Amino acid sequence: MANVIADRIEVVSDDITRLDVTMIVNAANSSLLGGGGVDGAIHRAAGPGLLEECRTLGGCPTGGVRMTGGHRLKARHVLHAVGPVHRDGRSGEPGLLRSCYEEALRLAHEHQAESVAFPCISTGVYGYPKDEACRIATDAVIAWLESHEYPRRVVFCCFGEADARLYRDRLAAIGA
Ligand code: AR6
Repeated sequence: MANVIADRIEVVSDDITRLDVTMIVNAANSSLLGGGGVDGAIHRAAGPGLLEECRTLGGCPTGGVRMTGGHRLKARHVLHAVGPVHRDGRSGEPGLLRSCYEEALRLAHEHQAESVAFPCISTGVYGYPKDEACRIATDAVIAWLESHEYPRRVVFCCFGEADARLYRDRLAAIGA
């Protein structure tokens, strides 16, 4: 991977609600009405206005992404991505997970976002194997950055050092 792309990618181990970035991505469900995990954390940190805004959206299909304001978050926008539940890996999951990353990046590009932070979509309650999800996430982000100016910077916001190591090792393995 060219250094110029590697310079636009960062891996952190943190709570995504604390990040000072233009947009954060939420690992939502198709109702967009909140839940546990990172979704619950984002709604708690953003305050009730986020749920009110989500109610107006009418849900979102798996693989899709919808944008809202950031409300009380530092981030200006939340990109609500609906990842797939991992069944057997042969039910379209890879394409649906990749679509979450691409659709979020597309919206970030459209809005000329400086920075976007992603959690490890689908790897909690939805059971996606972490290493496969990491491969899909990094491939999608690198391909995007190679051909687009925005977002200028992507943060993989891992929840714990073990996940962060997975991302750092993967990026190192592909030359970042
Ligand atoms: N910051 C960053 N990452 C986090 C945080 C946080 N504050 N909290 C958890 N994670 P999950 P899913 C990580 O289960 O698998 C919800 O109920 C977590 O360690 O939040 O896509 C939704 O409403 C894991 O790596 O999302 C859906 O119903 C990653 O976030 C369902 O869960 C994703 O775990 C979506 O399941």
